[in-house]
Formats: sequence, structure tokens, C-alpha cells
Amino acid sequence: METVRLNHLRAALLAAAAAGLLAAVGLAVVLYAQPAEANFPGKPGKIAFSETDGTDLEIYTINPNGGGKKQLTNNSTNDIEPAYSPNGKKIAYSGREAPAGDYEIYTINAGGGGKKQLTDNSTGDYEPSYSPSGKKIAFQGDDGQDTEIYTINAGGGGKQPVTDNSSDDYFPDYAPNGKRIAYTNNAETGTDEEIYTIKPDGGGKKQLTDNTANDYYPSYSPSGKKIAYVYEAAGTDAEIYTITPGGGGRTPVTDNSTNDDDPYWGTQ
Ligand SMILES: [Ca+2]
Ligand SMILES: [Ca+2]
Ligand SMILES: [Ca+2]
Ligand SMILES: [Ca+2]
Repeated sequence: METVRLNHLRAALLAAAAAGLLAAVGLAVVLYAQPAEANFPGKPGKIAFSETDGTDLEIYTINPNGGGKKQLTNNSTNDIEPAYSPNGKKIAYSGREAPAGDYEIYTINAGGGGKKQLTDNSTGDYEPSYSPSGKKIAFQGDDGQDTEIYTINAGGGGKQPVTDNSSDDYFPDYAPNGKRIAYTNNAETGTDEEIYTIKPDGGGKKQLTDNTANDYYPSYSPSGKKIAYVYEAAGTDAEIYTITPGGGGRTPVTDNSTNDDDPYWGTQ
């Protein structure tokens, strides 16, 4: 089961792709639709993104100046949510190429070729995010009742649940030291979204936000001392906030009358 939010985001993305609009409106929409991802030193400097090839969504990379665009996937099904590995050599993404027709996690060489399917089931797997070591990939999967955070070996195998509850968990982002994963849960406490962190083995779960607004899309700072996220109170627009991993120091970053979404804390 997907959340309303995920359905909304993906529906908007896929509808835009179907209408052939993504190429026209450019990276802003594509980046808006991407999940928060971990940040790593020495990242390759290219931007990975998802764009329609005229019929369905493919994974591409491009230089920040707009040159050197390269298509990595080429099939008749949607490929979305690309995330670079820490050494820049691989890109993980979610695609629905497998016969069952649901989304699976794949990796592909950043230079093209070497595609590998990591998950194989009949429910949606989304939002891959590499661990800082590059050895693991965190993602959102489904346990048959609701969505959970999982990790899997970046080379395949070793899939392990991180969360285990009866509400939806999504948007995983590894801490820079790899010792915790920040994520969003939609209803473990109350009926709105809160930010949590947890150890990759599923222990030490900590709730950072506790309010009646939706708090989502966590993204660790490079130092690991702050987490940026979206705060969206009912009846108003979304703003970017930061909070410490201990749950204190909650601070607004944006303050305006329009929606601010999907923060990604880049390297300096
Ligand atoms: Ca495709
Ligand atoms: Ca799947
Ligand atoms: Ca869950
Ligand atoms: Ca909340």
C-alpha cells in the first residue's frame, strides 16, 4: 500500500511524463519529484534524473551546465528515483521492467551498462539511497500490509527490514556516518507524518518531530549534526525546517506563502 503523498507525487510525475511535459519544464520538476538522498563527499558532479523518452520514463545523467546528457536505461516501462553511489560509479533506481509489473530496485553503471535487479517481489520498491560505505542500499518496500524501510546489499542479496510496524514508512536517508537512517512515518503516532531515525539493524528508533503537521523528506547535513525536512501544517503551505538528530533546535529555513519541498543537503 502506498501513501497518499507518494501516490500524489508519483501521479504528478507520471502524468507530466505522459503529457510529454518533462523535457519542456526541465529539471525543476524532475528534482522536485525525487526523494531525499544521502550526501557524500567526492560525488561525481553530475546530476542523475528521470525524464520521458517520449513513451516512458528513463534514467539520465547530465552535467550541471546542461551538457553531456547520457541515457542509462532504455525500455518500455518507467524508471525513476535515481541515486548515485558514494564513489559515483553506480546509480540505484526504481523501475518496473520486471514481468510482475511492480517497481523493483535496480543498479546500473553510471557510465551505462551493467544493470542489476536487486529486489524481486510483487509489491512496490522505491526510493533507493546508498549507505555512505556504498555497501548497502536503503529503500522503501512493502511487507504485504504497509510500507517499511529495508536495506539490501548493493551487490544484491541480504535484504533486511529496518522498520516493522503497521503504518507506512518511507523516504530513507542514511546519516553521513552510516550509523542511522532518517525516514518518515505517516501514522505510528497520530494521523500525520513525523520524522524518525533508526539504526540500520532496526534498533534505537527515535522520533524527532511530534506535532499535528506533516513532517517529511528528511535529509542529513554533511556533518550529520542537522536534518533538513519539510514541515506542512494543515491549511497552510509547506516550509523547509531543520532539526538536530536529537530532536531539538527546530528552526525554519523558509518562510513564505508557497510550498517548499524535498530538501537535499548538498556537500559544501
Ligand atoms: Ca524506461
Ligand atoms: Ca517489487
Ligand atoms: Ca511500516
Ligand atoms: Ca507531525
